[in-house]
Order: sequence, then C-alpha cells, then structure tokens
Amino acid sequence: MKMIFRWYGVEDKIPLEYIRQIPGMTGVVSAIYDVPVGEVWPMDKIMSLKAKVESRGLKLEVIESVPVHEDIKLGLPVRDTYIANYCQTLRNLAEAGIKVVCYNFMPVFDWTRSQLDYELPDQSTALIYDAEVVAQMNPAAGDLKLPGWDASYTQQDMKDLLDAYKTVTEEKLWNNLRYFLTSVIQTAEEVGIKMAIHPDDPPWSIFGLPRIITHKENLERLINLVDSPANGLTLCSGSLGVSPDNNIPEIVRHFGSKGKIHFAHVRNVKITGKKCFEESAHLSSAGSLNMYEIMKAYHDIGYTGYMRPDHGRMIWGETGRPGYGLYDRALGVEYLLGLWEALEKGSK
Ligand code: DNO
Repeated sequence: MKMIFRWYGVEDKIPLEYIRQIPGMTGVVSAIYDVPVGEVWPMDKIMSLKAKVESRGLKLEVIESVPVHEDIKLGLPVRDTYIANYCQTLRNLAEAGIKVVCYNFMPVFDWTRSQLDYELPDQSTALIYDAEVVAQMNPAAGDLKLPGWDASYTQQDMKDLLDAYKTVTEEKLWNNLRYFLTSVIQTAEEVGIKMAIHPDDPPWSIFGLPRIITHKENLERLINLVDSPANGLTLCSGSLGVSPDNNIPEIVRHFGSKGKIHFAHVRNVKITGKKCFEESAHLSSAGSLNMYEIMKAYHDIGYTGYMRPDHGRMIWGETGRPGYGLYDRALGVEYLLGLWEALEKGSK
C-alpha cells in the first residue's frame, strides 16, 4: 500500500515540505486547477506540477480529478469533442508517468454537505450533512456556495443546467456513463492508466438529480459496463459508509480481490440519523465505521495500490479548505499506518 496525501497545488496553504514531513508519506495526489473543464490539460502544466512535487521528494502518480464535462453526463452531441479532449488529457498524463486517474460522474454537484463548520463537543469543527437542511436548499436560487460546487456558474447557468437534467433519468445517466467509458477506458488501457470512479457523496439523489454510483450492486454494474483492467474504483469508505446498507469491509474484499480498487480513500463517518451524518476523526471509536476491519480487508486482499486519508476536522486552531486541513488528516495517516503495521506484523 502506498500512502499519499491530497494537495491542491500552489494555491494550497499546506506546503509540500509539510506533507513530506508526515511519516510514511510517499507522494501527493493533485490536479491542474486552471484549465476549464472539458479542455485538454497541456503537457507543460502537467510537467511543471510533477517537477514541483518531485523537487520536494514526493511522487505524483495519481490525479484527482480530471473532471467530466456536464455535457458528457447530459449526453449532448458536443460530448464527442469533450471525450476526445479527455482522452488526450489521459495520453498527456500517461506521458508524465501518471498511473491512476480519479473522476466522478455526479451531475452538477460533487460532494455536498449542509454545514462546513459544525462544532463537535471537543470544539473541533467538522463537515456535516442533514437531509432536512439540504432539502431546504435551492441551488437554482443562487448564493449557495459549498465545496464541490463549481463557483463559475452564474445563477442563470445553474438554473439552465438543472433544467437540462430534468429529462436525465438514472438509466439515461448509466447510458451516458457507458458511452463515455467506451472511449475513455480504451485509451486508458492503451496508455497504461487506471481509471478510478469516485462514489457519489452522499450516495443518494440530491436536488432531484440522479446519482448512480451509490452501492455495491451499482459498483458491480459500473465495472461491467466496460470489461477492462483499466476500469475500476476509488473506494471511498466515507462516501459509501454513510449508508448503513453498505458493508465497507465486504465491498473492499469483493472488488479488491478482483483487482478493481485503484485508489482507496479511507475515512470514518458518524451516522447521526436517517440520511444525516458528521465527518468524525478517523479513529474507529469516533464514528460508525470499523476502521480496523476496513484496513484488514485491504491487507487481506494484498492491496498494493494508492491510499489516502480523507476529510479531516479542523483542530488546533487551523483554518483552511473545509475537510482538507493538515493536522487531522495527518493524524488520520498515522492511525491508518499504525493499523497497517499491526496487520503486517500480526500476519507474519
Ligand atoms: C471530496 C473528494 C471528491 C472527489 C471527486 C472525485 O473530498 O473526495 O471531491 O475528489 O468526487 O472526482
């Protein structure tokens, strides 16, 4: 298993030097953030990101994410141009030595929460989700800004986009995903990149939009859309884990033993009610997931891929990008590596 850390490029408050100082850290997972969605990532930008990371003694072998243009998800005729661009980006990334590309197929909104600074009893703050609060939000009415929401949309763009999705059922979204993957996976396989879809977060429909990467059966359906070693998963324990029906250790064993997990996001989450949760610290006792069993599942299947801690709380007075501070994620890393060492030594 190779432990890596998400880094948001030069705009990130957390310097690469600090990431390097986290014991056991091998590299970062990052992206190019200043190319509009749908355009080809130029080689020089990729190479300069890689050089920056490597100059600090870290590796850059995973990209999170190459975003998928909404017109691909909507299945509009112009999608062929965007898919061709996506394939070219994959070729460029492969040339720079990238091995895994994480992406998602969530319409309009990436991960969604109802509050970003909820104060826990220990005065740390965490991201939370409360279905009733989300039900009151109206993205078409504007002024809502949450992580994962593309800030470049005007209120009218957002309204038009939400209208455009009105005819996109789950089945249509599946068809559009198959269409996308048919070209993209072939290119990825040719150039030696593994595609790793991220589950929908949360794994249920929001704002009436379809969401399909939500549970084991649908993950199975995804890998069967295009049969290729390049077609796989980012197994995110926190995204899937907020549905009590998702048995994460079992899902890890099932897909991991088929070689379908290309990237592991490992974090805990505390389910606080029906479709309500808090993002807890990584420790098992802090949330609802059994982190030992999850790590044991990865260990038992002989996982050699990339893993990263996921959202952390804000602790010790840190401020910054919600979910992506340094301290709590670094604590998460050490905990996961501690579990891993115990599993390694215990199995000898
Ligand atoms: C949230 C992240 C997601 C993820 C994308 C992948 O913190 O896990 O934003 O990067 O869904 O495309």
